[in-house]
Amino acid sequence: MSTSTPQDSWQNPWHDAWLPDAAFRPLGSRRVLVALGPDAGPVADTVVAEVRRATRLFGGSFTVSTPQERADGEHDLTLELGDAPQVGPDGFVLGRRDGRAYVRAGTAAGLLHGLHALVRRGEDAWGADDDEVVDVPASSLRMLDHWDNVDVHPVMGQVERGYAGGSLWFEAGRVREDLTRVAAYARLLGSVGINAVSLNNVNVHRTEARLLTDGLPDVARLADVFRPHGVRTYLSVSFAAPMTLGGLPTSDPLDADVQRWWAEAADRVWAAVPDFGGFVVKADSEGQPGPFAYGRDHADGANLLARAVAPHGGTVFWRAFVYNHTQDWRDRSTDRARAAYDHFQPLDGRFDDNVVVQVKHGPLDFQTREAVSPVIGAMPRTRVAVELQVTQEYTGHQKHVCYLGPWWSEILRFPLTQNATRTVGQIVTGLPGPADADDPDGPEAAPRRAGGVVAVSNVGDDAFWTGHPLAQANLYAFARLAWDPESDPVALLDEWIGLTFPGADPHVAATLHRLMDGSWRTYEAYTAPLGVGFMVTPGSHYGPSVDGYEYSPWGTYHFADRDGIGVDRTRATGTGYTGQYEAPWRDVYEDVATCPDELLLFFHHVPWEHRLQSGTTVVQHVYDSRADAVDEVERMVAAWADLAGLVDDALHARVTERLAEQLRSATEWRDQVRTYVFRKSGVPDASGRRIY
Ligand code: GCV
Repeated sequence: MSTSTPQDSWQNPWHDAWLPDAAFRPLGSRRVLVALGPDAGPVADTVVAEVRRATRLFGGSFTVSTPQERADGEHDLTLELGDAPQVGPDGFVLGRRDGRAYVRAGTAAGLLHGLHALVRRGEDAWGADDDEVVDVPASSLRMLDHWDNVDVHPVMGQVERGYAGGSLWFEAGRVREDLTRVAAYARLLGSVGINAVSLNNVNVHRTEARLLTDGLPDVARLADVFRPHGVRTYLSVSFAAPMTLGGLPTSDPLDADVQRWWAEAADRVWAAVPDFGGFVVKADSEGQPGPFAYGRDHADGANLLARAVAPHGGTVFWRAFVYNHTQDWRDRSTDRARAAYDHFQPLDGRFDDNVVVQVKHGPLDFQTREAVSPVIGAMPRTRVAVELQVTQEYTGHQKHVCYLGPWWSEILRFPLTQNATRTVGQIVTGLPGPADADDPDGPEAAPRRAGGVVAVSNVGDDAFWTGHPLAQANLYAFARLAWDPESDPVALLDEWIGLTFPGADPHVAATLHRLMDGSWRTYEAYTAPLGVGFMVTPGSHYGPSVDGYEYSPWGTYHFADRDGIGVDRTRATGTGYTGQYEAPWRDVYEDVATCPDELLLFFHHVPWEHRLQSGTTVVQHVYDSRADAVDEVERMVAAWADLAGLVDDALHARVTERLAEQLRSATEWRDQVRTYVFRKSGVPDASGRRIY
């Protein structure tokens, strides 16, 4: 039985995540040549620092030279910054020839990514000569949004929807003095290719707004910490800033003073942070100010900011999460799922080139299961980014094991545009797809539209970074999928396990895989059924409350009655939402016979005894799947208990505590949903299992 404390087994008071020293052993025991040009910059310094650290730890050696000197001496690995036009600004070439490994890149960021790719390969990188790998990220923008508040918000706390303690950089109204931990975070992000972070909550409160003015020196300090890892900083800004910060009487995007105010604000920001990325904006959404107040639309609003940042090469990420959150539940004609498309699709072609419309992956709000948002495929003349949610707002608050890689992979691989020819991943990254030949703007148009892959981060100042230690895998998988949306999420899980638990007993790796691989589907199976969503406790969004949002202004209903359940979003009899999709999805979803089971209640209101494609009835599916899922959580608890002594004690204890809560909560979900369905429908559970 291991008796180590975190402080004994980790180098720092926080967990090493996927960069424990042991993962660097294969590299650190070799002779490494780092061939850089003069003044290669801060990211190149990070490459050198990584090699220095690894070789010191494991007895290897390293030399730093210019490319001309590289032939001197015997080396096992050359990391070379040079001419590599085929890999673009972030990619690298990795190979092995004549018994030596090499990484080549055209930029320091590419070299850093190549170095970490080598680390991920472990000893395999040092085997027989191998075919050269050219690895270029699909997306040039791989971004994490942090919903961190500068001040502790009375309801949302320091991090909105944060389940891992406080903010890594804000504390009690200011940016922390000591940014050592931020540097460790930046190192983690750089190692998996994240290249952009937005520092503050999209709900911009008064103190956050000040980051644009007197907070700029602090923003610059943070940018200095992220820069050496190839990560640019962004800020969320309030559309009302010209009034709240500038004292102007209006924020009207067509007002000349407002335009001047934003231009000057941008000048100040770029003077403080010359490689600043740009702004993220939540406007006319859940109470945030926006252009509607002046009778303007979202293109007017976004272009206002875009023109202010354009001279600096900046980008505006304008969120499409716009809907009426003061709806009357009696109003059956308003469908929240329609809102983003109705607001944004008509604006296609009106956004400036440096605007990215950032679209949540589903039309509602990061539910455990939703249809893919049709907006992503409906704006061919606009740069579009997809927004995923790594923080587990609706997927168990980092108290439940819920590995989201498979969910994101399904989303990114979903073929969305006409005749299902272009996937979400291809649309947002600009990767070539089969639709290119038919593109109304010509086959070269796709890359111009690529906005990137964005997610809401799940980290905090918790010792394990993510509250639940196994939630680190979600951060890891997001980054790797942003790099390559075609990656296999199961392989990414194993990659994460191998790095985070290096040299562990094979039983440990097998158990972790077994616990996590199917965990999203298990979570789905004990929570809201068949895509209906939102049966969560209002406000917190944790735990069951089947009717919690049923009579609320938020527009999230399931319409269960004694006869059936689900939301009719068809063109024939419902809200018409299916009409927002291109073929074939507009017809696949319209027809109850072809609608996939897992989305049935998202698109249709059906009788309780409607038969699913799986052969069972809706009501019996609800009964069975909830009960089976809790049985699975019980098995997860037992499997984890078996690892005591085989993994770090502190980590084992934390996961044990979280699994106990997961079992309690899953049981509550099971019993409330099953009982609710029985009381509404009156249909008994054919399996005879207990209903309350
Ligand atoms: C930052 C949901 C969340 C909010 C979040 C919002 C958004 O409504 O519950 O906390 O606000 O999404 O994405 O803007």
